Amino acid sequence: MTDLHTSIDKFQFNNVFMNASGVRCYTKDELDELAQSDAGTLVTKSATQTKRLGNPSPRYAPLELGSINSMGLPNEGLEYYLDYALDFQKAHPEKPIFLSVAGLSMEENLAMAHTIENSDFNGLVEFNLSCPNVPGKPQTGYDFDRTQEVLTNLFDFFTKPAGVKLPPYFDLAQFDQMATILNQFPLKFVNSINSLGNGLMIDPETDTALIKPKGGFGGIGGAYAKPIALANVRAFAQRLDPKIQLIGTGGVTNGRDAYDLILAGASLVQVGTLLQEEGTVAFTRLTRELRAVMQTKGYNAISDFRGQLKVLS
Ligand code: RRO
Repeated sequence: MTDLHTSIDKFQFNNVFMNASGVRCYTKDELDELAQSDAGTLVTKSATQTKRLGNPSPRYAPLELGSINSMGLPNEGLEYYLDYALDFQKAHPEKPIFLSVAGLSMEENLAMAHTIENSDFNGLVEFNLSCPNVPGKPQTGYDFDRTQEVLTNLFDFFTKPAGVKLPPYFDLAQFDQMATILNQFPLKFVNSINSLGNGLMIDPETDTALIKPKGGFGGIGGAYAKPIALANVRAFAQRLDPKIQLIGTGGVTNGRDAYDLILAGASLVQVGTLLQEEGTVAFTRLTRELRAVMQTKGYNAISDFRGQLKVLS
């Protein structure tokens, strides 16, 4: 039987698939549903210090090859997700989970990090440096000096296992610069990519933008994102200290898409748009399809092919 077991640092997971933060993980009921699915683990909706309602609706629309969203960081506040994670780790000590945080300022990120540091949370923390949808708040991940400053201040005191969620980059010089920054810190993982920021889609019937916030601009996910996600995972796998593992996110609609992200170097694979559209049953199909691809290729374990992308010489 093919084995989809994987690990990040000391944390073990019996399946490579999990949700992408923001998708079906706002409420305790949604998180419970993820926990009961075939996913190997789960991540909570990116939290701010206090509850936010987010942007006005419509703020998500499915597209032919993916989705557009400008949710605007709606969430129940850090305490809600931290409480959930603390209860969860008591009930499921064998299933480590991820807590995602996305402060709207460095101060807010540091304050939340202090709260988590001083708590009994024993899973992994994802610092989301790439929310594309809060009006007036540029993505930290596109400001290299700011990223360096945030991580310097964070790892001054933060000792729990952590990683960062990054936006997509499009130039090799950006991969070089960002990897040089990330390699200075004791990160356990880098999650690449968040949605392709600030796309625009138009309803042909009405000549109107599909979503309401920001004049219709929003993050693009789904199949549109696949080649960009593959390139970002591959580029970071080639540049990061091997102690920093990759989580691959973007463009997974079938088992082969996940296989490709793993070939590029991913140790875990997150599912966003597909999970939003199909629900947690998507994990059952993806698991079956990834196993089938591995069997065809003669692989028994994720480690047999992770990072083994071939290139033309
Ligand atoms: O809430 C959102 O609008 C959102 C976030 Br925080 C994010 O990181 N990525 C995204 O596509 N949407």
